[in-house]
Amino acid sequence: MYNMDEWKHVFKLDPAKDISDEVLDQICESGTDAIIVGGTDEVTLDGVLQLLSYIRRYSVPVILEISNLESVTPGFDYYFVPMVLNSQNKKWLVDKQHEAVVEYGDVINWEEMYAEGYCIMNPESKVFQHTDCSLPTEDEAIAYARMAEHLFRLPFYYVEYSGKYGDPNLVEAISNQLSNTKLIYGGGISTKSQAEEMSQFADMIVVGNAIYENPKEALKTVKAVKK
Ligand code: 1GP
Repeated sequence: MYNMDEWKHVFKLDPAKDISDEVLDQICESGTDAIIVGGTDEVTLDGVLQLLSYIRRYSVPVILEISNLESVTPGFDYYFVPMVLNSQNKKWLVDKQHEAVVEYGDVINWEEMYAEGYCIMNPESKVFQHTDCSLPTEDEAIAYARMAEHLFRLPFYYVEYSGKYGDPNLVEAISNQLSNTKLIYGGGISTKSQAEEMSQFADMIVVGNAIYENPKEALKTVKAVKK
């Protein structure tokens, strides 16, 4: 339906966070390639539906990044399914997903589903703690990327620094290992130059927190990347 190969920039909106209509309008009209709806906790069906119906007034593609079964609803263009590669608990790698397929396997439209191999690199982040991660060394993060590309043939490998700007050298080293698997980078992007820097290496950059903290700067990250 859309050509994700061309996507360079996405905004991630958290259904558990408050946002004004004015900022939401600006995000939808910003020229970003897509909007991901997703968060770590307190993601409810109500919150997801509210964002979905608002964003649907615009033509921008909208994706649900599934964080729990209760908040999944039809109506999104795509569904991204995180698999946390550096979790110490297999629940976050495959069990939660398995549970969902046991329940809904007959009605899932597989064309809309994309797995994301997550490598979570910020131990201070909620998502790192929530999914019981251990911090990989650089070599280990690169090894996960190689597995995503060559063993699992995942559509996406997501280097997640949620809340903190990451190490561009590592993102570059990882990008050198990926050709079919697309590299997503997210974490701490709040300025144009950070967006530019990470998008040299990542296929797609994700801007989340900055929308809530400094929407004006966050909006500028779109043009920085999509020239
Ligand atoms: C979070 O990777 C995204 O899942 C974006 O991170 O909120 O730090 O921008 P930030």
